[in-house]
Amino acid sequence: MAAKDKVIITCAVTGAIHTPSMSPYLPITPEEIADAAIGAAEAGAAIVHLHARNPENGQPDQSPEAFAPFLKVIKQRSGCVVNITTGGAPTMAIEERVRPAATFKPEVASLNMGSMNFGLYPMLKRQKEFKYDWERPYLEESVSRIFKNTFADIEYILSTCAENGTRFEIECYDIGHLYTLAHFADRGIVKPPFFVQSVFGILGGIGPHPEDVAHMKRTADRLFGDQYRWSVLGAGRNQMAIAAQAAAMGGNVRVGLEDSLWNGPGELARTNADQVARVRKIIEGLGKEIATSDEAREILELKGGDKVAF
Ligand code: KMH
Ligand code: ZN
Repeated sequence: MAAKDKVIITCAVTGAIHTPSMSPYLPITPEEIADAAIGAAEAGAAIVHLHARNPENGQPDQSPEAFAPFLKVIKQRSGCVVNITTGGAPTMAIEERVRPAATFKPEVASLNMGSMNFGLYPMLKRQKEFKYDWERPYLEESVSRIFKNTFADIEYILSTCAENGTRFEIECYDIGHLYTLAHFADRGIVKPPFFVQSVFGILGGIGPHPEDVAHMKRTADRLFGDQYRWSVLGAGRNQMAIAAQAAAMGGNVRVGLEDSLWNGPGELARTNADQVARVRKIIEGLGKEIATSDEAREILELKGGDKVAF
């Protein structure tokens, strides 16, 4: 099978959506994040998408110093593609959010394509007790918080990182975000092939219905033709169904505890690698093959793991 027909699995191992009290399996310390990323890569993830947390209390931490310890270990122990978040957390300023990617010049960094409501507060329905003081207000205050990604913010991230040869996981939470990507593509500020990560099921973005997934692909096909590579992530319990639908439609997939803590109804995922193994089974069950990290580099036209600054 040619590399271009293989399915790229991205694993987002910890993120900034879930808080430590929600799952004892959420990676928090640099050792846990490194082990989770390496385990995911061994299970079949070609790309690992990384956030950092304060090891004392699990709070999202976007300082380059918080990323350095696990980036080095992952590079020593795995050949996987490292993707550093520029989303950070919706509480952070854009200058803070871009610093790890600007410092470490990864092969891939995330790029969020629009300002939006980002509702974390419904998780308060099932989570009543918290270990750390920051967790409850973080969720509660999402009712009036904007995840800010203005045109100027997007251009700032592009111009800060693109000179480093970093390419982007372009996070599109709604159809309008595809049009924003088309706008930047028309201006020549972002170059194809675009790695479009369409996000389904975040409160404030497009829903998780199969029609939503189909509409996202139809629109991206119309706007970008063969100039883009499509990937999907489904938040929470929609994770595997959306991955299965998109894989069947020729897409790539993202899993990981950033996007869902679950391994099935009421069962917490114990590792990121478990979710990678489950989605790999689905992909292989469809008669498809997963891409290695080097095949993902070829498909996405990445600069190579030896050209990063960590
Ligand atoms: N948390 C996901 C819904 C980012 O890191 O830039 C999207 C995300 C954002 O991964
Ligand atoms: Zn992320």
